Amino acid sequence: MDLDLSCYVAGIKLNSPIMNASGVCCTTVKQIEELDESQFLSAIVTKSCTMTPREGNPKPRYYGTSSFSINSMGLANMSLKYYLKVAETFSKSKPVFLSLAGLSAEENVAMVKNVAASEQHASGVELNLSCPNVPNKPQIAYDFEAMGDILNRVFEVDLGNMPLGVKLPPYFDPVHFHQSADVLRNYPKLRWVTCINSIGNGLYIDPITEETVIHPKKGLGGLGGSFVKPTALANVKMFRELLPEQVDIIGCGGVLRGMDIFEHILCGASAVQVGTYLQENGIDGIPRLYHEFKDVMILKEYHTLDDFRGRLKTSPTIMNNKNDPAS
Ligand code: RRO
Repeated sequence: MDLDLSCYVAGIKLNSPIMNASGVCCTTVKQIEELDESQFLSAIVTKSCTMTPREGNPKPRYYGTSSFSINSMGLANMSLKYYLKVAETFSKSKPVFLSLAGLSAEENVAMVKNVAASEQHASGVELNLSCPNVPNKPQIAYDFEAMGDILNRVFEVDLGNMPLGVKLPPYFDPVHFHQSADVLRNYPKLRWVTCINSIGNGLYIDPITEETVIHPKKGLGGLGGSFVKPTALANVKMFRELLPEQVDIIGCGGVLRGMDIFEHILCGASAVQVGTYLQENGIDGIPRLYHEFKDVMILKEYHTLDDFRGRLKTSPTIMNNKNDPAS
């Protein structure tokens, strides 16, 4: 059976739907070299950056297990200049998406201008409007006016043909899905949204030591892993419904198995990003993910991602649901 796992994001053809989530294994050139070498990762997303390097929050600032993670890295990064150089080096072998996370609207605009004025080796810009971990900096995309203000100014910059997408935080209330989509629909040049960033400001504690497992922000940090998947899928599905077709959705959240990739695409994702699983297993874990996903497609007799993308059924196919406590 002919199997085609390729997909498109912002018109860019990717030979597999799997890429890293920004922040994971993508801060230094050494880490990015490993992402580059994996034939199953179709693109590289760089660590969210600021104009100048940042050390980030004090350690311990990451804690993870095979199924879950909490982090408060605090936007530790090597600077935009560094990642522009990364794009120049690695775009020869695969698309590189630059993640930008300025600490103000002005910094975001200045960075986008810098990217526009660069030699434009990057394949696209992912504007991170959802970092939960910088002390005293709210997550921009929870403030719809601030989000609109930044996007107005960013889309005034002429990026030529370079596509721009945004990374969104998880939303939980239907009103917020609509309010966010109402803002995003104002920008015809928006090419994708990535749903979701980590679920901000969770708290994980070690009951034996009676201590928080990470230390910045009194132990509060962004959650990732299996239990964020239902939230991620809801966001993928809602934004797929609410945004125009030319805006792709990149699913991110709880991708630990091949079936998770399948579920994200079923909800409408064009591709997926992998965070906790990649952090915990390293690049060596990626082939398993790819092959499991391929096996799901074979089992279900799908040939391409288009065969099932966005085809989630939401009306009952089974009338007597034994899981319904009232039936
Ligand atoms: O660096 C971080 O603490 C961080 C960022 Br910028 C982000 O967007 N999401 C996250 O979970 N951590």
